[in-house]
Amino acid sequence: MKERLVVIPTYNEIENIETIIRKTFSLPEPFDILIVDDGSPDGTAQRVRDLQEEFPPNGPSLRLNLLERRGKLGLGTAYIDGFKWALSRGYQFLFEMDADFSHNPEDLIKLYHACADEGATRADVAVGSRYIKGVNVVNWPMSRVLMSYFAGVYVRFITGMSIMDPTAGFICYRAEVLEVILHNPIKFVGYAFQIEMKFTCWKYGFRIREVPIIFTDRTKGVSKMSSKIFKEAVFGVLQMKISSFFRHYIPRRETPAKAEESMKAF
Ligand SMILES: Nc1nc2c(ncn2[C@@H]2O[C@H](COP(=O)(O)OP(=O)(O)O)[C@@H](O)[C@H]2O)c(=O)[nH]1
Ligand SMILES: [Mg+2]
Repeated sequence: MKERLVVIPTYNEIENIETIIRKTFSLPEPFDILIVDDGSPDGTAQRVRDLQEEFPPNGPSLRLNLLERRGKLGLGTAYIDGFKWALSRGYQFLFEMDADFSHNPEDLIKLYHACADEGATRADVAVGSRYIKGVNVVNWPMSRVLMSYFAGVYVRFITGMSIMDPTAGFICYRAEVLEVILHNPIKFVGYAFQIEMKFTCWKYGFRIREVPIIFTDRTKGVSKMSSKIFKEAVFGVLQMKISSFFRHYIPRRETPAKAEESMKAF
């Protein structure tokens, strides 16, 4: 059954790719993987193709899939392409996860259960959050921790959405959420992409639940974060808020205000 799919975008992750795939496939619960590679010059995609012999994409489970794009087109569109790929194949739970072990694959299980287990607290979107139980960031320079934390303060102030870690990129979405929010184009590419996805879910009234995780800076390979991505986030949030006044969101669950109450309850 095609139930859970982890989308992992990669650009020059040759030092991490094999270990992140093996770690994910060794979890006690089954997750399929889709790598979305943007023509990494270091041969990341070739390593994935080699591993597909061990984990065939058409196997009964632990399927390793590869989507190759022609050049560095950005994290946001890599996820969008990955999600569209997954929805057309019937996956029910779609995950965002980085390739560099900043996100611990073991936490995929917590994120999944937050969205899958029946009950009043079931979420539509589960966000692996660094800031709901103190500050759980390991090995980032203080400047980057502060920037990330205050990005959250800024986003909450501008948007009115009470999420503590709006730039988080370790997420589980129920498929029906993505069916709705990908109906209109998502504009942004970097951190602003992460904010825009959560904002759109919130505007539609989907239940967002933050699940505590520990984020650890990569020990291998290099970050692709740039000042362009930072600027996009600062101005993008304002632009996103303003354009939301002119857009009509037909609530899919409940009003945003109510969704926020349920979010606070966690
Ligand atoms: N496909 C694709 N993946 C990307 C791109 N930029 C970054 N990534 C991947 O996105 C994830 C997060 O990027 P990273 O550089 O670690 O950002 P940071 O954690 O914010 O420093 C990693 O798996 C990267 O390889 C891109 O343009 N295209
Ligand atoms: Mg990283």
